[in-house]
Amino acid sequence: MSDRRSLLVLNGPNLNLLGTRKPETYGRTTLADVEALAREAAAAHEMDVAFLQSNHEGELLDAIHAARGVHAGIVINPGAYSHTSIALPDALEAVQPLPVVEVHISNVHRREAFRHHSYVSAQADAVIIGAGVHGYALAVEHLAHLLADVS
Ligand code: DHK
Repeated sequence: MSDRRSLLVLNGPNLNLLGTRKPETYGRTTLADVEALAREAAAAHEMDVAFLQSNHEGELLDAIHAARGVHAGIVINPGAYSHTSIALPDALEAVQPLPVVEVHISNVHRREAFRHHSYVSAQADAVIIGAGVHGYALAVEHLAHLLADVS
């Protein structure tokens, strides 16, 4: 078994459609491209990535619960569940002290008012908004920074 650290990168509903969904908002990069860039960013810090997208809140919850003792940190783009779910931040709180970085590809603050609040953010160590898919690399980079002093 590898002793490299692993990061869990989670994507919520509709993010499987990246590349074709509202490209003027989310860009033309696919989720497969996002996975590749997250893996590349993690590899630069000798870390591995477990990558999951789900359109089902419960599946995301199960993945968060299973992360404890397996992954060193979590990157999560909860998609629209950011604005609706109490269960996701509860799950992230339950697996503390796992560090969490929340990502939004688009600048949600330039969009509809209902996107301005994320329930997940209260349980995130950092939130990266509006950096496009590069936000995932920034999130991995920040987790590597947070984990650097923790053995
Ligand atoms: C992705 C979604 O699917 C939206 O529901 C959020 C987020 C914004 C993003 O920018 O990555 O409102």
